Amino acid sequence: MALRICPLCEATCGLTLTIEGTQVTDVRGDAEDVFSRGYICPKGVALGELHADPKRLTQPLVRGEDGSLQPASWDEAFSVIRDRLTAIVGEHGPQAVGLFLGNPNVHNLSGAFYLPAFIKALGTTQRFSASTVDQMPKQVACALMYGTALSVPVPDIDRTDYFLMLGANPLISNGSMMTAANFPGRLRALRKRGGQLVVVDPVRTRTAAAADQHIAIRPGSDALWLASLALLLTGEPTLGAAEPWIDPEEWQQIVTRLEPFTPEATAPLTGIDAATTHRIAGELRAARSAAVYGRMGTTTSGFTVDNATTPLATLTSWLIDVINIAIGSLDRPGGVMFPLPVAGGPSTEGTPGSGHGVQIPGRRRTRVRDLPSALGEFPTSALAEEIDTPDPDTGERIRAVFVIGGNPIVSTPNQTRLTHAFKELDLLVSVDPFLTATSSLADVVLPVASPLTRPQHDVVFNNLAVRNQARYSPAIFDVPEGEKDETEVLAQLAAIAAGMASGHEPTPAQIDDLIAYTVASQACTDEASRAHGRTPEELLEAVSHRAGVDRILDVRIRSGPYGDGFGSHPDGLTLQHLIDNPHGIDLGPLEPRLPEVLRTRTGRIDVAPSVLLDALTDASRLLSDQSPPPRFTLVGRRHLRSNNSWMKGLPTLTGGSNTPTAMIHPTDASDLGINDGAEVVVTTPTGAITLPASVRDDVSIGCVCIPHGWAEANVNALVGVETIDSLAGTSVLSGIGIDVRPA
Ligand SMILES: Nc1nc2c(c(=O)[nH]1)N[C@H]1C(S)=C(S)[C@@H](COP(=O)(O)OP(=O)(O)OC[C@H]3O[C@@H](n4cnc5c(=O)[nH]c(N)nc54)[C@H](O)[C@@H]3O)O[C@H]1N2
Ligand SMILES: Nc1nc2c(c(=O)[nH]1)N[C@H]1C(S)=C(S)[C@@H](COP(=O)(O)OP(=O)(O)OC[C@H]3O[C@@H](n4cnc5c(=O)[nH]c(N)nc54)[C@H](O)[C@@H]3O)O[C@H]1N2
Ligand code: SF4
Ligand SMILES: [Mo]
Repeated sequence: MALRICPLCEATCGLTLTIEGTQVTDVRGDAEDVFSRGYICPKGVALGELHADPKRLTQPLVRGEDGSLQPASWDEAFSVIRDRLTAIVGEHGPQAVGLFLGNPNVHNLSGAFYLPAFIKALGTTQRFSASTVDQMPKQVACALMYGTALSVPVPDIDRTDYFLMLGANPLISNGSMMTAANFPGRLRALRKRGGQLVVVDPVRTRTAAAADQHIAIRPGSDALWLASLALLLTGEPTLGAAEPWIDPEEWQQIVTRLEPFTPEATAPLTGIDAATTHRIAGELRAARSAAVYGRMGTTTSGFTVDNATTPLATLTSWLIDVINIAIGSLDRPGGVMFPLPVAGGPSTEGTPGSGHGVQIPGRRRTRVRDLPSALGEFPTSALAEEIDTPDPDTGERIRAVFVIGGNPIVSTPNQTRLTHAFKELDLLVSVDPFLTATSSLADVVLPVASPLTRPQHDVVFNNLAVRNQARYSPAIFDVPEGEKDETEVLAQLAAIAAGMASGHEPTPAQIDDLIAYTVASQACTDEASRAHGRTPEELLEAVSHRAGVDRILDVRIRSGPYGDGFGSHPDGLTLQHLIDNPHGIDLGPLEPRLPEVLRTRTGRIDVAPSVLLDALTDASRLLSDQSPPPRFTLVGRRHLRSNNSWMKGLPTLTGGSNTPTAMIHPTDASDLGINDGAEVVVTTPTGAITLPASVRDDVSIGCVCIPHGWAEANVNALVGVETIDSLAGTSVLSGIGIDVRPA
């Protein structure tokens, strides 16, 4: 038997694994886990199958002379990388190297602690990630308002009386930007105490069907509807805990800019009548406590008229927070609150109450389209052009790409163009345990060992957890002979990059020491840290019995907001406390954190950033155009037994309803003359895919709902790279016009 925090999604459930030899024979929810209380979903059940998957690579692959990928030794694989990288950087400089960081990195201590060292050693700013096909707009809006990219207030779902949810389906996804293990249980509890769930979604999803109210909205129009709600709520706001930290003049600017967005003016564009908008505003105001929350449908959707799509994602994300503030829900039990992560995070570092804030749009620009960076990265939709479009004068372009834990060929827009671009690279390295649509294009594939061979603690997601808690699981199995843990792979890559820069390549162990020293130094100089004023040597001596990610994690926990401060807070926590409490340590419900949580330059909530006021005014121009939506509009979905583009072949997750289909309303199906199961061709100017229709009245008339993550019927073959939310660099994946015909 072994206990294990599931690394597969943001819910971070505690699981109980039955172990026989090197195999996992059973996986269940850990009933004693302080956070998840026995919950498990089908992906968690498949963790043992993932561990044993014969398709998981156990040795590196290198592209041979004949063009095919061949098994190679680690030394050979790293030599190829070292030689080619040195040549490319020697001739073209570090900006010829790009990085794409995928989703698993944030579920993994190696990614959190070791990737920064690799990126720094490479010296490139050509950084791309899955964030710009995901949550970046929410992070940008919150960073502008509160000061850091992880200062995101999360719904206090265990205490709220009224939960207004837009563009999210947590009964399937298990929640995102809201770490809430056992979402179904928490939802049942909400209903049992008389609370209400209201879901705004163009599709009657499982969550919408379970809600007290489902409001169908035209895709991409959430910002317009939220602006109407905000208009009704900001005039005489409650503000509550936020009031002392808000400049009344800034608030008034929001009120003024909202004027055009009357419920009557937005109704024809959102499909939500004015009476409903007034009613929801009244319910939000009247509720004892209320939380407004938005997810994928609000951060990756666009509003389409006459095939011109307007991205409104950062505006949408901001308006959600404006409404929460207007109804007095920010930083209040039952509203939206800031978690306090046990290992610390951006919102616990620096000077409590003020900081450097962020600059949006970012300082850097992409070379080809002159798009701004956001929070240190470029839009992923710009990656292909940065490779395939050399500078006409200098020939400059990205020539080498490291894809780490990502599958951008499937997960990012314009599959065809990115595929061609990747084939033009001088070096493509994929750090991935599987052969995927992306890694199969690589020159070198570096596989990492099973997730059960590494420790697990959610250093990222505790910044977003709906309850403060501290949980850790040690590695269950040793790394098998010949395989490598992700930490070793990333440390070796960092060593190669550092060697290129300095002419003398450090060992991975030296990289490891350097990372630990850097983290310890930060803990000593950081004013908010419980180790403030100590020396890094002292801290490292105290954790010298630990190695790898554990050593770094221990420093973070001991210097963090609950830590023992290496003696200054003798009752505080160390990693050992987490090890000794394998079902976790409950640190209680979320507590108010204003004003300490703020890291803005002003030391206030920057409630009305000028870029967002301008975005609001820009959006008001949409009100005068009453053109109808496209004949068909694309919306996305996730399946319960899926995990983005991977885990597809595992027995538990295969078959049944878990296949890509185009969900279409019966009225539209009959117009097209198609029956349930008939093949349809879905086309956009970017591409076409063929897949079976599934005729269901769950989807609004005119909407066609297609899941992402399937390499064959890849919805991202349809999505173009042109439409990007400019503040957050985030692609529009939903709400675009499509053409649908019988195959
Ligand atoms: N159209 C459309 N596109 C979307 C979305 C959508 O809703 N619609 N959703 C977007 C979202 S929210 C996300 S997060 C992105 C995901 O985008 P990506 O991160 O690019 O895609 P994943 O499918 O999560 O791919 C993860 C890859 O990491 C590998 N992997 C698994 N475990 C590990 C590990 O421990 N270490 C390493 N190094 N690799 C590992 C897997 O084999 C897989 O190839 O996709 C986005 N794309
Ligand atoms: N089983 C499973 N779980 C997962 C994943 C998975 O692949 N499979 N992926 C994980 C990842 S990486 C993430 S980021 C999370 C995402 O978690 P969620 O955001 O909760 O999941 P989605 O299914 O993407 O939900 C988005 C919803 O937005 C709706 N929508 C689309 N366009 C619009 C719009 O314009 N307005 C509104 N209001 N709604 C719209 C869609 O119909 C859909 O119901 O899920 C995570 N959990
Ligand atoms: S909900 Fe997420 S964390 Fe929980 S078992 Fe499923 S995949 Fe794992
Ligand atoms: Mo995601």
